[in-house]
Amino acid sequence: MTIITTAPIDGQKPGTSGLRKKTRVFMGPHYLENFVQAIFNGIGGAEGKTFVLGGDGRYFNDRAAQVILRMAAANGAARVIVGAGAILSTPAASHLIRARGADGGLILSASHNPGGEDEDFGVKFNSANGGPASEAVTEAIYAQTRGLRTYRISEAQDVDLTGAGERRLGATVVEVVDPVAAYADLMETIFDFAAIRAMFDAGFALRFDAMNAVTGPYAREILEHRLGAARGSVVNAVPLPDFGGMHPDPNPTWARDLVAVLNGAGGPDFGAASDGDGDRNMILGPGVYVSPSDSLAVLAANAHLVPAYAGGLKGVARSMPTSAAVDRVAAALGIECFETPTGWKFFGNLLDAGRVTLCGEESFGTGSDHVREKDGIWAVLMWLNILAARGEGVGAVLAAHWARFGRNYYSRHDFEGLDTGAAEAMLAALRARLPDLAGAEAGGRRIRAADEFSYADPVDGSIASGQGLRILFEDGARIVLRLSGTGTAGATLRLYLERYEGPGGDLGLDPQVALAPIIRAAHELAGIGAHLGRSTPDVIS
Ligand code: G16
Repeated sequence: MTIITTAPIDGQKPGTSGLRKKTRVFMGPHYLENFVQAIFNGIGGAEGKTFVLGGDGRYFNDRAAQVILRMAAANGAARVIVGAGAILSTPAASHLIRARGADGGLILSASHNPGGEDEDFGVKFNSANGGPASEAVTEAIYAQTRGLRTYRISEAQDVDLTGAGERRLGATVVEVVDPVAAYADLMETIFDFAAIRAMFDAGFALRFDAMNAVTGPYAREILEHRLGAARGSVVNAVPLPDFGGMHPDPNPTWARDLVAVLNGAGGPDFGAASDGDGDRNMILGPGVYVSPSDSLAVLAANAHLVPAYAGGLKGVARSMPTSAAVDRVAAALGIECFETPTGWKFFGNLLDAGRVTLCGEESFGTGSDHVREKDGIWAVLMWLNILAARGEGVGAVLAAHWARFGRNYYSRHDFEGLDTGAAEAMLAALRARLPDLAGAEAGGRRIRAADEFSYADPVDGSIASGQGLRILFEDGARIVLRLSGTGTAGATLRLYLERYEGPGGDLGLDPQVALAPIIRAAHELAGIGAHLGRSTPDVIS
């Protein structure tokens, strides 16, 4: 074991989900090592502890895993459970942490960000509950990065991670496991596999686009092998270091090939895509795109059809920018509905305390209390189980949902690669005006309230402030603005737009048309064009 002298490196502050930087930054001298040592220090040391380790297979995943193993050994970890090939999807890692009673896990991923030597890399730490480190733990890790003077690393050959089995690195046991098996077994305990299999046997056709990222092996095993979907239903199924040049973000922009297949003649009955590390999902039917906010609401309204949730839901939670569609379902079911800041870490306490069963975010994330992360394949299986139980297609289920609950027209506009100063100045100017906006008119509507969202955790009372600017209209329409916490270059403005149409109203509009007055109001109120020099978003979802 060697103690290496180092110095604090600026900017190792984790964002919405772990530390994400350009891959070359992570490959720079001491960069990864400093952050990993800060994690171990920030959680009170690694001595005698058990960790889970894996990643989404992106460039540098394999090298980083070897460094982390040598550092875990040098810091006295008792055991590290690693996915073979250093591969684990984020939900599979969350499950392993929980199932094996580990003290935490390190997941190597920049999620939906592109991979490659010139793209993005990331490291996130999940705690013993399987979920992303809390704000307090994240702060402790960040504080460590700012005072770090040394790190510990063993000098050793690479550990063979090619197949399952136990190896040793000094006194540390390195247990290599099949990345898929335990997760696939968990899915079998949640869903009615027989009903889904019968649907496939009857000719139901699915296309799952793994986007050359981590879910390929999981989707093949579960959908094709265990459930009998036709061979070849899972496409782009081999995880590649650069994701084959794809941007593994399951939205209509980056998964446009899949959308085209579903919109074309003779396409499959169901389409889905996942992201780099397997926690996001997008759901499609023939000619139908299910917005993530609607997906959460539909899943909540139909969860009783799925064996694991047949007894009902304890409650539901959504991030603040997510549409209020699920709120209406919660009201109908008579269960609690929580509104949290963006970031899955904010659901952890509610899930651990048994206050909620389902959670979701507009950013293509849905999940339940089976793990402590959002879970792309779980969401796909939820939909398949519900379709099998109802004997209906995606379009029919969505139409029935809107006919009962009304429709929350919703869209997110992303403006990427912005000058950070200009984006912050724009939000600062709007923030200053918020107190005066109540009662004003915009886009033909009256503003009821305008504020900056802050959240008091109902379980531990911790406060998260500065979580997005909200402009709330009297008729329930809403504009939200915040800066992304997951980018690695410049700033990304996220503009969230919503309005509600009751069950008797016009439910079949294009959301961009339905939201046009709200979009105009948002541009006027925030002065987007004047501040940013542009008014067309890069990504619309
Ligand atoms: C992460 C978080 C999510 C969050 C999303 C978007 O997702 O886990 O909770 O909603 O980022 O965050 P932002 O709007 O700050 O970019 P992932 O899939 O990137 O881990």
